[in-house]
Amino acid sequence: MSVLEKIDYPKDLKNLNRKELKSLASELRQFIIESVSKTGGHLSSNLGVVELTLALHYVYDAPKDKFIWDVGHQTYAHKILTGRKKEMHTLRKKGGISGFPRRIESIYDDFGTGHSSTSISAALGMAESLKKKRSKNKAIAIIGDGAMTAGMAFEGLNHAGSTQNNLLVILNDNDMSISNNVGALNNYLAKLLSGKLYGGLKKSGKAVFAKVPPVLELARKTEEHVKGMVIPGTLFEEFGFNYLGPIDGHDLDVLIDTLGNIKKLEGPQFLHIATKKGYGYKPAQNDPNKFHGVSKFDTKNGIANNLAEPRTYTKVFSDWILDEASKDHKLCAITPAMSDGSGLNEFSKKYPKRFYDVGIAEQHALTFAAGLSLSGHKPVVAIYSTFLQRAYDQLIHDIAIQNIPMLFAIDRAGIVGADGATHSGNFDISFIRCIPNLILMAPSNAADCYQMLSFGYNYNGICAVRYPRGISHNQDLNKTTEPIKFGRAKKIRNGNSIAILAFGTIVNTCIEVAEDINATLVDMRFVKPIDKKMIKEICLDHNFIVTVEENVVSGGGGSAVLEALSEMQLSCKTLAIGIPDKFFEHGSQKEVLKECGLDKNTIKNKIVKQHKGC
Ligand SMILES: Cc1ncc(C[n+]2csc(CCOP(=O)(O)OP(=O)(O)O)c2C)c(N)n1
Repeated sequence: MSVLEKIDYPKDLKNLNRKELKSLASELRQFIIESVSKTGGHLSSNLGVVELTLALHYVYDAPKDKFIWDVGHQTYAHKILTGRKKEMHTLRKKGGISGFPRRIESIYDDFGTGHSSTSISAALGMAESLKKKRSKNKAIAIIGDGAMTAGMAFEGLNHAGSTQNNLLVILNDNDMSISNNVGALNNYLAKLLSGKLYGGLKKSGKAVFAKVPPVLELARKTEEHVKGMVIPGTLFEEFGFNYLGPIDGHDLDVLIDTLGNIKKLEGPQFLHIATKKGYGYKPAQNDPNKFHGVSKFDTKNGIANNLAEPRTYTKVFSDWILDEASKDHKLCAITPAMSDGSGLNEFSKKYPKRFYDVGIAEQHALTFAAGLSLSGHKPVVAIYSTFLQRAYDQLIHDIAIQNIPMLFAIDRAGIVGADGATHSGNFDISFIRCIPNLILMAPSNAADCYQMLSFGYNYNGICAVRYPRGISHNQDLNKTTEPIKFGRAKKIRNGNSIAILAFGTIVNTCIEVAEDINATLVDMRFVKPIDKKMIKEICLDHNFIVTVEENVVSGGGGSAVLEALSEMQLSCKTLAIGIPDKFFEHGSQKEVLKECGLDKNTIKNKIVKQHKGC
């Protein structure tokens, strides 16, 4: 019987000896590789924290001690050790377990994550509460060097360092975000881990951090003395933390001994560990970026390079920006740590001086773009819908109020599938269209997407194009479509008394619906400004207007149509179809769309049912 077979919960770990724990680490790693090869998921980050997860659950007492995993994409070992081993084959599937920590999924998931850099704040809140209850338990934030680049992480550190809370921040430093990590903090961390310094500490680490006397003052003095000779006081000490490390995050003995000692210390502690993304699985270790998030793969051969992939909307953007950049040297591209996912890899290689990966810093990305724009550059901010949420004030205060021209290429708008509720782009139409000075377009196919990006780029104002995850419709970029005209919709077919006004790629589902029920169909193209002329014309010729969109119904494109009708004092029976007012969990994009009622049959049935009453 393997060690892993005997382990279901953290309590099962407590009596294992070191040899058994080490075997367990290898078994866990193998289990994760095999499991993810069948389900897909985040592989590299999970392989990097196997030893850390084991050591944490061995030393601490979850769920009394609180573990907050930043981003939460690295929690597979944690899930396996906390009662979900048998559910791993359902990971990220509809009805299965989530790829992120979720409070309703397990009492061991103390805080739901998905967006990065929240862990220190949440853990500090819990540490504060533990202190008020006079509890000896600890709150632990486990945060990567990528997530550490965000402002919110520093807001948390800034607050925590001035308290005497029993908070432990573990910096899991693998020198990678999804792609290479960037920025001055990254350079600083690299220095801490570099060459001789880390080499020396790696040896002395066992002595310094594992065997340090567990009395706070003595520990501090010993630390300071030893560190004073090697490291000139770290940034984290200046923030009020007791900084320990760096230590080797794959050395289970050192991890267990160090954590065992830290557990006895009071006040804010900071442990810096060095790990390798993809550790223990060669293909992932050699190319951690490729294995960051994977579909099913063959464990022997890794992931095949599929060059003949159909064109995604991301690729449409990627092609467009390369074309436009070759014509206009003022164009520059900004990404908050999503170069690969946003389709900017080729651009970054071809135009390195016009490419800015600013780290996980959405707020900064937008205001930085504003500065560039005011100085004569033409910024294109490539950002996922879900991450734009984090920069909402910058969108209003720094960009819209001052009407600073730039283009937003908003990827992953609408349902994203397996990443679930934390990553869904369900709200951008609603939260963008209420901001003055903003233009918002939603293409229904590849050629329109390309043209809208050109239109938005060349428009002297703030434009956003929102497009979904996945394969584009009518792949051909040159396929002639009606050119994009400011604020104008495009009629696709004429029908009888029902008119469907659709926004974005859901137009393609509506084509089938409209044909089945002989309805008029309009591709609205612009959410803002909305085509009032078309709405008036439709209202006069039809007795039932249906709006359809892949965005929440509240405040979405349907609301824009209703507002236009009311402004023009027109009335007509209407039905707004979109994402209902709740959060939808993971599943395939198709499954989640169906659950939202955005599949062909549900849309058709709703329309037919409501039309009967007309
Ligand atoms: C606010 C926000 N922006 C972007 C992302 C996308 N994202 C997910 S993981 C990741 C990199 C995280 O790097 P790090 O914290 O070092 O963890 P690692 O994957 O290296 O273990 C990014 C940018 C996110 N989850 N949240």
